[in-house]
Amino acid sequence: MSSTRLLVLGGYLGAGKTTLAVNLAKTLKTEYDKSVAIITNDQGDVLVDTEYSKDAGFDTREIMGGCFCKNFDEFVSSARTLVTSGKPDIIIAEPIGSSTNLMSSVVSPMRTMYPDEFSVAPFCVVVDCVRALDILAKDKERTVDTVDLIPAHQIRDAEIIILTKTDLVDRATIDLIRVEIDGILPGCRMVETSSKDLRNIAEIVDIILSEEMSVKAPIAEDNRGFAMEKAKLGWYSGTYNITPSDDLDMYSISTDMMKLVAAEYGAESIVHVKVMLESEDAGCKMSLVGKEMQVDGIAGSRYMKSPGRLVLNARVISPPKRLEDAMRGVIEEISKRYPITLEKTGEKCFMPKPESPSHFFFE
Ligand SMILES: Nc1nc2c(ncn2[C@@H]2O[C@H](COP(=O)(O)OP(=O)(O)OP(=O)(O)O)[C@@H](O)[C@H]2O)c(=O)[nH]1
Ligand SMILES: [Mg+2]
Repeated sequence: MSSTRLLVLGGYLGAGKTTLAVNLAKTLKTEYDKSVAIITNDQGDVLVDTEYSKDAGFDTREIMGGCFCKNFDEFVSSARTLVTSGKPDIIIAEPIGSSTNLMSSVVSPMRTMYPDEFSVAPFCVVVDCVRALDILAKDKERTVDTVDLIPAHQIRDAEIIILTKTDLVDRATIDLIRVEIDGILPGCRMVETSSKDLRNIAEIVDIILSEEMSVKAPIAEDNRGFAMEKAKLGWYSGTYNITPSDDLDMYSISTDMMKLVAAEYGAESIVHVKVMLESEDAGCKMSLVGKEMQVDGIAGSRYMKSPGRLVLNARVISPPKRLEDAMRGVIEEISKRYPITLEKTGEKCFMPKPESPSHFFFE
């Protein structure tokens, strides 16, 4: 039996992991005739990312309730289920954006314990060029809300850095980011890409299709050092049945939801807010990262005419209670503004738990 290629695609919240995973999967399928399955991961339950990847047509499994690293056995069994059910050539796994020490808790255990089943590619970490300098600059002003130890650590943990959103910044900014990253991980290999023009996607595909293996020795930094930063994050996941009484403009309602979030929190606190609307004949996904608001796809019509579902995932630097109140306020406000009835089907709001990995490899 040949082994399945596994790519772990790490990186901070909102950096562009899901977008890149789906774009890689599409390219591998259409241009290289390779089948790809995707594993998503989150603390909450019902993920916008999972829906997005399934809607793009890829076999997708999600691991909920915590990072791969603390659910390592579940991660292995999900990967095996994907292998048995769809026989993919490649699995792309996206861990939670706040995860730390993935090299020692996932990548290294995978390559060491299951070398015959999985061929583990070098660990790739995605860095958002729009936010990189704000996050990584050493001389910036630090406040109680600053979260920068985790993103810097994620770079140290990587084997290859993928710079995303290069379409949104100029050449000089990319060059400065490269210098910052090189300061954190000297000599590090970097690939620049963008979801808008898919630049250099072939270079990433080549890495996936090559036989290059993950080899880096895990660095295993003390997770307690990151617990404080994780505790600054509020996590909200809500799902609602949505029934329009008239044609509902999905673009307009999602934009309004994001604007309401932006009215409540400053750009530096908005780590990543995602909303997805879906019915039988229409779908729309929108994301807000800092002050960048983007529609990530409208499927079918822009108007929702039949009952469907609304999923709201927000990761914000905020106490969970305040976040819950804010998100409930957003829901209440759009219920008033639009011809819809919303019925809550699930809601969770919390602060992510510190991770205690089930495996921790270091040398
Ligand atoms: N302009 C531009 N936008 C991008 C690019 N990559 C991602 N985005 C946008 O950035 C937002 C966040 O992207 P995601 O792929 O959801 O980020 P993520 O890393 O999976 O986020 P989490 O799952 O929350 O950790 C979306 O609106 C994407 O469309 C890019 O290269 N260029
Ligand atoms: Mg994602």
